Amino acid sequence: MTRLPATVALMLLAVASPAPASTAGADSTAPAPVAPAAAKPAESPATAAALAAEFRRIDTNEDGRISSSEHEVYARKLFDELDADVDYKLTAAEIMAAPAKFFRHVSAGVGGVLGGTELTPAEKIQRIDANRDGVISRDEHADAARAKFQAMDANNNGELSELEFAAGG
Ligand SMILES: [Ca+2]
Ligand SMILES: [Ca+2]
Ligand SMILES: [Ca+2]
Repeated sequence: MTRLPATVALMLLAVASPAPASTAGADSTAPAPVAPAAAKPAESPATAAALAAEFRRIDTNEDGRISSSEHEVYARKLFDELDADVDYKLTAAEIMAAPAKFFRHVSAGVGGVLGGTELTPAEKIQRIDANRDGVISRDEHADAARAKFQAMDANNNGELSELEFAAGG
């Protein structure tokens, strides 16, 4: 009773063994290899249309430039949207409920660099958490948003053009 499944398993193992290189590709019934990279990206890149729409939301006086105060107001609004329990602090859980809303508009560390892909979200949060109490206060968020603004302001004229904003600092 137990021997048949064992035999079947051995046969399956033999079938599943890699074919010799000389016959590779001959077996048209083999399933195509699944590329892991084809899976849904963790954070889909913002489209140009979405960036343009966000730019218009931030540019409240509609002069085609984002001033530092317009950016500050927008960053505070994002903070309030993320702060689900309205305690004026962002926990990691609150941030990870809408990570794009948080990470797109903050920066920290040397030269305002947050570390694109080499840092985990938790490590990025640690960098912004200046007083190391495990949560992001409104002041800590405002500082990180200001650093992001300065990083995006490539020509240092104190405002963001649509191109600077799209480049994302
Ligand atoms: Ca403006
Ligand atoms: Ca909170
Ligand atoms: Ca903190």
